Amino acid sequence: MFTRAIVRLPASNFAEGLTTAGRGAPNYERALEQHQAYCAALEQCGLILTRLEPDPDYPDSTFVEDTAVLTARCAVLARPGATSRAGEVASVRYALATVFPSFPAIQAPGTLDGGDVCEAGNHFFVGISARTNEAGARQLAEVLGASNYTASFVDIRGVEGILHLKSGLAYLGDERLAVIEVLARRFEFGGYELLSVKAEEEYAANCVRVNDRVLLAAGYPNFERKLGDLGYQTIALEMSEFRKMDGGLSCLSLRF
Ligand code: CIR
Repeated sequence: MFTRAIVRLPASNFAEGLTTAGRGAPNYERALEQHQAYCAALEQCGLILTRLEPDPDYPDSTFVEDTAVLTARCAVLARPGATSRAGEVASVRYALATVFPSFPAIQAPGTLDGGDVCEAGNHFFVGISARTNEAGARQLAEVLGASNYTASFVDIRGVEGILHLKSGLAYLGDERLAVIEVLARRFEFGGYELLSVKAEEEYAANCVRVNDRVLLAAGYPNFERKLGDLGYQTIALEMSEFRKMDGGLSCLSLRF
């Protein structure tokens, strides 16, 4: 059960962040509207939001999920793998300190983006990606282990089209994962029920279960129908402007 989330409004130079999407420049006004709707959806799920100030020093800082890993038993400050994002953690450290009495931080040479970390009950899948390296993943696994969580690594460096593990994977509760087709055959997910997301709806795999709802990107009717058929109450959210910056739905918040 989540009770809170941290979000950060996009800064006006949000379009200057990193992207490989090739979908054109995002529209700032529309991004703000979409962000507002996203925050309203989290509130509808019962969460109390901490809204960090927009930070124009870091145009990617609205993707706050990459800066930390928050769990029911512990918190870890991440160490983003993109140099331009490294400084984002300073203000997040400050925000976390008001909630978590103490928490470790990933140390060099480790790098870790929160978008590579998928909580699945008492287990965590950690993606080894262009952003998260093995040293970072190992440090996180150690911290999680000390809180009686288990962790396993999923190397996605050869998987095209996803920036982070969670770009193609989401935990829906009840030992069920939403997963893009190219990841669905991976041995790491054996033992879970897999809800496979077709290639043409791949972006929607990055959905988020928040208490009794599932938030997903709008415009993916087959996946939304599948979720509905399984009994999930869904909230579909426009994500077009964040997608232009390689952002998924989960990365706009840190839920805990
Ligand atoms: C980046 O490249 O770091 C940002 N433009 C997008 C980060 C998206 N984060 C995520 O999906 N967890």
